[in-house]
Amino acid sequence: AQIIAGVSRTFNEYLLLPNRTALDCSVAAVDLRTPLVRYAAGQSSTIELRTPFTSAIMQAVSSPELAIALARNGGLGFLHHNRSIDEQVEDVVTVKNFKAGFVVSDTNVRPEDSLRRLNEVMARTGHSTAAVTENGGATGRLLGLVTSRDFHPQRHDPDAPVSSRMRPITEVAHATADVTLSEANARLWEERLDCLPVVDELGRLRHLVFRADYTDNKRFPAQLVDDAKRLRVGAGVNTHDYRERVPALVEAGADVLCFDSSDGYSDWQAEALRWAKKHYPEVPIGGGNIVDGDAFRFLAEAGADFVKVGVGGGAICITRDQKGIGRGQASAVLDVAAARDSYREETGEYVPICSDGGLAHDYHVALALAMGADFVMMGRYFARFDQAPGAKVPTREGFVKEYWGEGSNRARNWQRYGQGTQGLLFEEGVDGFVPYAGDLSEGLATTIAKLRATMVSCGATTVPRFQATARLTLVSDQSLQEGHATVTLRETTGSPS
Ligand code: MZP
Repeated sequence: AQIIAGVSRTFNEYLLLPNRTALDCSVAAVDLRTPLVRYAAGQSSTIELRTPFTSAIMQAVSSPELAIALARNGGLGFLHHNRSIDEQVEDVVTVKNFKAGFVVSDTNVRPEDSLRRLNEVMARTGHSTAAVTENGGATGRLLGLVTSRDFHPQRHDPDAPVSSRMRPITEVAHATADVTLSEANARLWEERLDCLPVVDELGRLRHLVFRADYTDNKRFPAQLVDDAKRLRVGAGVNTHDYRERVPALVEAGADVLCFDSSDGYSDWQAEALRWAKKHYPEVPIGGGNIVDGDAFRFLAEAGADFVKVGVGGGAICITRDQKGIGRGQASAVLDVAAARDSYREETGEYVPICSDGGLAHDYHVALALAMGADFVMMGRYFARFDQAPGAKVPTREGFVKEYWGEGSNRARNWQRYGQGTQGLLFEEGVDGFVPYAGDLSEGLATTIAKLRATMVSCGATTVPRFQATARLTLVSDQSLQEGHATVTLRETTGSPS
């Protein structure tokens, strides 16, 4: 056996040193855009994430609802492949059919129209939310907002008049006057309905812009809703049925695919990547998971458009206990990032890398990027939100959400785990709970705020600059202790008595 140089290290063993922060390096100036897929020197990636987050290819994580919410926040969901091709295709179609934002006049719905008619119009235009105005046009008195939730056929009588099902606009704006919006009203819309009204020069409502369209925090970015954009979505595939699954997902409109394996350093994956690149050269496809530079090069040469890094570090993972396989995530990312940079120097091709799994704290995202990851993939983190598929369960300490590994008996994703049989001979993942964390948009906003603040402390306003200039230090157990609060904390709940 060969013992490779260096110790296997985890994120917890590192801290970032502050760099000099220039006057123009502010939180508002931070641009989190990052490449998702391979590109040639001098060009840019055909898919850029606006925020460097992707959701794990897992049953307990990547539902269409979560993929929609994440895409609306500038990231990307990867729908899992541990089910029939038809079921996965259906989820891709659900995300692709979702349209964030709409143009009021397009809907042309009148209050006396029935929900059935509204349903037809929305299905035709692909919109998920409509505004209903008094005269059915863009400028009439706004009577209410109807979202697809509000007219779900199983919950509502499709022949009921629209007006009886509308959310009263008095909640958020004037119900009586023409739709003339003040700044104050605009703020209310943003807070309560998660959307920004776009008004014309006379102050009349033209569009509602939903969060997906303003993740860069510019107010009233009307230019982003002139065409009705569709959200991007990714899909996991495996090395067993890819000849059928890949064509079906491409046909359904998946924007990017990823071979999902607990050990991607295999001839099966290389062969599958070559097949996909030969038959669908225009569809970006990632590979993984791997933990070292040699394996990165192996998959990059087989055609992977990005490579996922991480074996054994996931919150639900017991692969290291069961098989003795894996590597500390920090060492793995550092090694693979160096290989990615050498590969770029030799070939002129930049192949982004993703740090997947084991991000236990928000600041670990910053560490992963600083160490060279272009984006991260998270399971535990997203499983905590409303949009994740796991059940929300009450406990004495508060709510928790179910979260289970793909290698657990519950998921039995044998396509991900090469145990030499169709089925799992032993578990590589556990089935448990994570603390419930509410709505994805709110939780992610906090994580993003922390990431921006960290980058500013490190003097960087872009991800590439952060990667190039970050300085990291290894920490001793004692210096870790020093970082924690050492006072007795004031009670934050309960009465003073
Ligand atoms: P985490 O974000 O929950 O720490 O880790 C999520 C990652 O763990 C997934 O993206 C996947 O690579 C990996 N995973 C999923 N299931 C298992 C398992 O059952 C696992 N062992 O390790």
